Amino acid sequence: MVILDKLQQADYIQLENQYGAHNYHPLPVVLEKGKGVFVYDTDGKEYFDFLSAYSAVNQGHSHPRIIQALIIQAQKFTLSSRAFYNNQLGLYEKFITEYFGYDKVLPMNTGVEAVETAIKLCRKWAYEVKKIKENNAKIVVLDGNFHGRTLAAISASSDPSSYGGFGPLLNGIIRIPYNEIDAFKNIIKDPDIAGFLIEPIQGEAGVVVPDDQYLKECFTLCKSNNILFIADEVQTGIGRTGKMLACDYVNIRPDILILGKALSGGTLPVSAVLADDSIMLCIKPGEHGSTFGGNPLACVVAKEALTVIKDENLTQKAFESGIYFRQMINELIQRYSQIQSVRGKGLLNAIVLEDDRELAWKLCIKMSENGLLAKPTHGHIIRLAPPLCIDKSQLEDSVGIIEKSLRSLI
Ligand code: IF1
Repeated sequence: MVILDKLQQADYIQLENQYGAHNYHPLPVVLEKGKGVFVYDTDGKEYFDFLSAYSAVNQGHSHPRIIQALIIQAQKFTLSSRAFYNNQLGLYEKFITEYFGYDKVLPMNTGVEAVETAIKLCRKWAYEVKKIKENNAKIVVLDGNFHGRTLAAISASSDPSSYGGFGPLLNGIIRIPYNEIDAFKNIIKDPDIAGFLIEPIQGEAGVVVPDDQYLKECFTLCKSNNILFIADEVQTGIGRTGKMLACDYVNIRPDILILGKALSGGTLPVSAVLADDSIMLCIKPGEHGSTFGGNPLACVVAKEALTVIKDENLTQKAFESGIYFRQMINELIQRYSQIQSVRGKGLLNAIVLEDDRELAWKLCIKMSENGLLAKPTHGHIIRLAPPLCIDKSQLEDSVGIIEKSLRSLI
């Protein structure tokens, strides 16, 4: 009798090392299942998921309603391309534009594609409406940004590990410091500025929350200078920060809104760019698109994913859980000098550790041994962003794991 050995976690890791490009440095855990706030490794060990696939699974892993919608539609029709109409796209477009309050949507797949789309849309608008001289349009971006991995997105980046070695980069991008209104004021009179691209909270930079006043003043400056305010809410949007959009905290309605990640609840790459007609209609047939953008499967899934956010009150939950979570972490800060601070809104949070690269990585390893997954960003910062459906006692258990793990290291 031949007994086939089950692969061990080390074997899966070895396979990825040998056959996959080395563009990531994952924690040594191999996951095979997810349910709600939990993920499970190949040995069946359960973990609280405090990354939520970088905020793509706000609704929780394998949400039954989203999976059901996906299965039913997948059995019927998955892809038409945009060469033809399909019977789901229009319904989805009506739904999402009403949901976020815009005239039109342009559907794409990944977050960075939506960022690219927004930049192209802004440039088109600059030439057709603002009448900037051809090829002169500029987009203002901010130090510490993360907008994805394409050439346009890395051309905006201030992080050498993002853009280094990938030149030549794109022209027409001006980068200024984040959360410093004077830096924007100093360049605002340049008539070639078409758009201002901002994450209302910077994710990759380590959950950097700007002053409320800053966002408002940027918006006002944009309005008075005929510059499009473009919000990258790929990570902050869809309830994550305790409001539907992070911009809602300051009552700003972006001219162009970029969404991704949780738009599908983590089941498919689904992204979207929203804008009003005066902007969106600057792109004409044949000028932009995508094979998969607006496919019927994505449309059905996105509609269900957004409906779940409202039906389960996940935005308000994130708001309240966030306050409780930061309160519990602040209590830890009183007792452990290794944690310097906690910051964030809703359930997009980060703890800043004392400036010791080793500690953040070691703590994440220890937390994973104790049943909680999170990832360091920028060395000494750990992002903590569970699915929004996490309940109070689960949140308390999680903080217990964080404390236990820290205690074992000091
Ligand atoms: C990776 C970070 C998160 C984003 C914003 C666009 C995109 C992202 C604000 C692009 C993507 C990801 C991608 C992920 C790491 C990650 C990330 F740590 F780098 F900053 F989430 F916090 N705009 N963010 O955050 O979306 O094309 O990936 O769908 O592994 O690169 P995408």
